[in-house]
Amino acid sequence: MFYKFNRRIMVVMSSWLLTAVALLAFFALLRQPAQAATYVAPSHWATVRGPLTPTVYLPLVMTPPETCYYVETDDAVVIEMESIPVVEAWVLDTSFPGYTGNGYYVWTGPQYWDISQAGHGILSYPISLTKSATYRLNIRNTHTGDPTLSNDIWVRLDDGPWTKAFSHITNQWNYFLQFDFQNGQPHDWVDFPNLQPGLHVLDISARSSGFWLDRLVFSANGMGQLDDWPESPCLVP
Ligand SMILES: [Ca+2]
Ligand SMILES: [Ca+2]
Repeated sequence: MFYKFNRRIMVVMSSWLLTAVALLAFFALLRQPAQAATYVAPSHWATVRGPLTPTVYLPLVMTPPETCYYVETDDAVVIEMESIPVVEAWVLDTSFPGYTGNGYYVWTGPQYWDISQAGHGILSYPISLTKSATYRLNIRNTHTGDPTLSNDIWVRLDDGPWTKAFSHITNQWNYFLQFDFQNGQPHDWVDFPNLQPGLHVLDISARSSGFWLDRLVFSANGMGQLDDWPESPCLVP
């Protein structure tokens, strides 16, 4: 009898104990601070900047500390092409009306049609993403004359491979931009899958002269075709 009673008490007590331990573990988990999103630094930043938090101070800062990144807001990064300085033979133009911001950029240098020539006149747009998604690049653009001439650029993200991107719509501002993989593959939207939150750099380099680039929209879910979106804030990380 005593043995049975004792055993019952032990069973009840051990179930209380288990419940107490489970509750303690539960509340301990609740008290954990929210984990910051893992930041995967692009390879070329690894030697220059550390993760966003904690700040890592290195003796040699190769990037000017005032460099700001255009921050994704409501799933999109919007940047006027002319918000960063021209390099090489890019020129700010305002002669074709209807542009947004202060004008648009046009490449006035030579043609760089072969992929071995990609990388001339690199315009680098620093971008800070807050959510993980597939992002689509649309560029408000146009050109005149032959639809297949003066209509393309080279594009890369985070020092990845250059890929030709083109539009074919003349004499009117439009957001059409597609990859031309140039090896028999069908054209496709300029999508970058599975991008992670953090800092990225979108590079545009010259391919054909006379292509007019007004503003870029880099958006999750491919929503970037609205003129009235304001330019994204550019913040120093
Ligand atoms: Ca072309
Ligand atoms: Ca513009």
